Formats: sequence, structure tokens, C-alpha cells
Amino acid sequence: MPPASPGASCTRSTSRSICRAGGCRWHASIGIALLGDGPARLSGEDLLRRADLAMYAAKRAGKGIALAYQEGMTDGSHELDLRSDVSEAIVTRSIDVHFQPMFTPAGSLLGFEALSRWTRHGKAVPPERFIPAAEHAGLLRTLDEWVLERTLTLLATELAHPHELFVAVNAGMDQLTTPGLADQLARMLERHGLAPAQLVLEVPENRLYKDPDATAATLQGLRRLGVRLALDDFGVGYSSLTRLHELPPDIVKIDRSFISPLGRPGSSTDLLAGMIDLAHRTGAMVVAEGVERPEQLAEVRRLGCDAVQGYLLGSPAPAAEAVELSRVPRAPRTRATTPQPQ
Ligand code: G
Ligand code: MN
Repeated sequence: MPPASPGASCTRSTSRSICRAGGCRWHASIGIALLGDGPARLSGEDLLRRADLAMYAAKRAGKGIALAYQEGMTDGSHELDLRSDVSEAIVTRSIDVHFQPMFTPAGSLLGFEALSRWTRHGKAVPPERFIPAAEHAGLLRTLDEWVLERTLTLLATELAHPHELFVAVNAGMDQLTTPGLADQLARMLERHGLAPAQLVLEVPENRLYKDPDATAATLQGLRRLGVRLALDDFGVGYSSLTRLHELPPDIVKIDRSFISPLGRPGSSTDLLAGMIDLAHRTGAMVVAEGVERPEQLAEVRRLGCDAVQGYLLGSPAPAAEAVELSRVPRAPRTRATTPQPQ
């Protein structure tokens, strides 16, 4: 808290916590706003509003403390509005599912990653904002189920050559700790006439770290079913090697931060080559994420990645574009589980 300068006007806004039975405990949350901090003179009303915002921030920070107003403080109502809007969008199924293609380095289509997209008041809201809001609203599971259903429907009924392709969905923490997930997926896949290996569940390393026991049980169930598991954003989370050892995953998706320097003068490929080798030795198929430039594609091809994904080859796009892409004639291939790790 910045020290109050002598003579500065000071507005305080306080609140008390509830009085609990069995002994009253009072807390004061104090919000402080100073006059004369900024270039423009504040009105009394603005000064009080700032003190109020600082008080709300103090309450959210755990009560019983004093906080001085800082630029950008809000009363939290934006978050509540976002939560309520995303809840409505989920319940009314107005969250869109886009699909980003994955290819072999030689250019054959392998499958698509499903990514939820939400437009609010005409503007796209990034998933990093609306996914936590959905989680807070208790609706992340509903959203994940909707994305899964939409994705399996696309593969089974809309894409050309469905049995040669796979689809990947990003698994939420809720899903991974749900005991009946494997049974639920088995029923859905059967209903859509799809083989379990045609579904890939993408899990970032960090998520596995949060509740290892509960997730381990779910992952074993998925493995028995034959749904494939992809370790997402590989290389930037905790205990990458432990995950490779314990799971081991069917697919390793190398985080784009390892791909972006490729082809730049002086950039070394030693670490990436080692990661690819390590993943291959565990039997995994390796996907390079975030391929944006031709030099990167040339490098990941040279280093032996099995699949590529990124804006250079295709951005996440509405289902109609995925359907269009699936119709493009291509070299004959075997079934959806290709390419096999080398
Ligand atoms: O964590 P995960 O790999 O599932 O993240 C997928 C996200 O990455 C999506 O939001 C997608 O829009 C974004 N994305 C996909 N391809 C690229 C790319 O080539 N570059 C960058 N920077 N982001 C990408
Ligand atoms: Mn992913």
C-alpha cells in the first residue's frame, strides 16, 4: 500500500463480517482512495467510488485488511456477468465448435482437434477467459459433453472417409476425475459407430498433475477401452518425463514454443530432436503444434515428427470447412490409427 502523503485527503470505506454464533468476530475491510494522486482532480463521487472498489478488492483478498485503490480495480461484477453469459451460451448450445486439421508432414489429412469458440456481443472471447468462467459456473462438464457430442457427430455423419480419420477433444479436469467416463465414451462411440481409437483425448501435462490418483483410474479405463490419449503442450508443464514414463501416452503433442524458433538463424534443434526421440522410444506418435512457417514444417519433417498442426496448414475453422477438407482427394492410406510410431 503506498504511504499516504501528509495532508492528502483520504476516504475510507469499511465493511464488517457477519457476527457468528458462539463468539462475535468482527473484521474490517478498508478501501483507501487518495485525492491528488493523479493529474486530474477527482470529484467527491469518483473518490468514493474508488474507495469502494478498493474495499471490494480487500474483501476478496480475504477480509480484515486495508487496500489502496489501484488503476484497473473492479468490483468483480464483470466476472459475474461473464459467468452468467457463458452459462446461458452453454445451456442454449450457442458455443461453437471449430475444428483444426492435423496432417502427416507429407500432407495427408489425419484428423481434427475440436476447439470451442464463443462470440459475445460480436467479439470472440478467448477460451482462456470463458473456460474458467464456465468452470466457476459449474458448467464445464456440460460444455465438454457438448463438444464431444458435436465432434463425434461430425466425424460419424458429416466428414468424408470417416473411418480413416480421428478427432481429438481437450479433456477438462472434471471429465478426467469422473469415474464413469470410459463407460460413457464407450456408449457414445458405439452409438456413432466409431472405433475407440478414432477418439483422442488431449490432456495437458499440468492437468494430470492436479489430482493424479483420480485421473490415473480414469486413464486406465480409457486405455482398456482403446480411446487414445495425447499429452498436450508437451515440454512446458511439470514432470514431463514422469508422465511419459507412467502413462505412457499414445500421442505426444510438442508445445508450440519449441516449434516457433525453428528455421531462425542460430536456433538449435538439439533439444527438440531429443524430445522427439524420447517420445518415439515410449512408442508415441509425435505431433508438432503451432507450425506457422514453411521453414518450421521443413524442420519438423526432417526431425521425424509424425504429424503437424498449425496456422500454416489450417486454422481452427467451422465444421463446414472440415467437411470440405475431408473431401479433398489424397494418397491412399491405411486406417485412422496411422501413422504408427517409428
Ligand atoms: O493447448 P492446445 O494445444 O489445445 O491449444 C490449442 C490452441 O492453439 C487453440 O486455441 C488454437 O487456436 C491455437 N493454435 C492452433 N494453431 C496455432 C498456431 O499455429 N499458432 C498459434 N500461436 N496458436 C495456434
Ligand atoms: Mn489441444
